[in-house]
Amino acid sequence: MTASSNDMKSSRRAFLRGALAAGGAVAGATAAKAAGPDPLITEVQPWASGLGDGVDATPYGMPIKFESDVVRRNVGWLTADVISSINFTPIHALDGTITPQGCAFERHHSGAIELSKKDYRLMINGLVDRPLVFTYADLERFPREQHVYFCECAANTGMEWAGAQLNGAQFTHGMIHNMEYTGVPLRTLLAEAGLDMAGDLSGKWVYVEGADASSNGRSIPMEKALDDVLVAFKANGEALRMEHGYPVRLVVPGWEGNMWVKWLRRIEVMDGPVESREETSKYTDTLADGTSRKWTWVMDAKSVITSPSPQSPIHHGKGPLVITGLAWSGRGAITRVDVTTDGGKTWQQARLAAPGQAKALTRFYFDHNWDGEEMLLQARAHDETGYVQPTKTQLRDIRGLNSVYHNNCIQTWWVKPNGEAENVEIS
Ligand SMILES: Nc1nc2c(c(=O)[nH]1)N[C@H]1C(S)=C(S)[C@@H](COP(=O)(O)O)O[C@H]1N2
Ligand SMILES: [Mo]
Repeated sequence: MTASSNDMKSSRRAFLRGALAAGGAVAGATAAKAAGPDPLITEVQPWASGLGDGVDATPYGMPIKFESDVVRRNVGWLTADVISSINFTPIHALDGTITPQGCAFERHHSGAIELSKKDYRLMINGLVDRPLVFTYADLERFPREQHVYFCECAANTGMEWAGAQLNGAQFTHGMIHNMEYTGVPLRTLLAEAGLDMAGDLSGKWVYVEGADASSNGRSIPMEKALDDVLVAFKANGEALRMEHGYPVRLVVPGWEGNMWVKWLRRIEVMDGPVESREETSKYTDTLADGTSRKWTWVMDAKSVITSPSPQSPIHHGKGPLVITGLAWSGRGAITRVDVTTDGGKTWQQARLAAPGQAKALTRFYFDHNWDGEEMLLQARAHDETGYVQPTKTQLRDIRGLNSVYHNNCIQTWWVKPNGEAENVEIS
């Protein structure tokens, strides 16, 4: 992988330099004027001269066939097999902020399991006065909340550390989804189990695990567990899909996706972290000096232009062009997104579709008058803590080149005069 990614990187760089030297002379295609009357306007079409489907045709609807390319995709060579693997959300083809469950990325360590509500049990044990086992029906009787949050795998953008590699926003940034969850605050269930809320909880942790073979156990400090963690059973209004943890998953807002335990089976209150596989040999960041940083839970502010992008090229000539993308921060709300079309020489403020919501995706638009010349497109997110998304160089200066996880650097798309776009790295 290293050799081929390096080769790819150097050839892309050479290509980019060549193109810049040539001055990007080709103008964008302009829409041809229709030669005669447009039959779509003047003729009665089949869909207007017969009947459509009845309301009994589709008890549960799927997207129309013309949208059949808006699907999850995986990258075969990334993992050894599809059971312990990842696929990616087609963010290049979506708009708005809510990710439909049917195309939201999946990450499993031992496959997606089928667990019924009837067979579902959640145990809370350890340092509590009243260890309890909840059924699904029990969970439904506690007061609920609903919130929209993003879930980003710490490995999102992980292949891009060494250089521009995967050619598409789906692959570089698609290990993310954003859903409206309904569930019970974890603190409510911990109180039910007799956790002494008035007592000294400093140094206390919860260890959470799933019912799948991998169990994906993670330690979460008590402060977070009592803050905004949800034991969720609905997403975007309906039951969680099997692949997202049906019937119950943990939602850990703003923190790395690995902690969002699916098929949640047990929560143990402990007086320290377990230091499980998923929080030691995996999901830690190796720094420039070869040591590993312990615990990187919060997902820092990040953004990506979803269109135009390599899988979403421009299909029209110069003139009005909608540039759009997503921004998010695990520390709070997105307050501002900047866009550059010249590789960071000049920046302009994008328009947020709605005010940023804490720990949720924010959609931005940049309404551009394209001159038909090549562009080096980038977006840069700011969050409410004042944090500004770093360049790849800034991130490498601190993190070195040995990292995989937690890459939130600014992404560059090289858009060519013919409207095609390519993943490149500029310095
Ligand atoms: N039980 C269990 N929970 C799990 C996992 C798993 O393999 N088993 N994968 C984790 C990882 S690494 C991520 S990024 C998220 C992905 O959630 P999703 O599949 O809904 O996208 O779930 C986490 N929770
Ligand atoms: Mo993950």
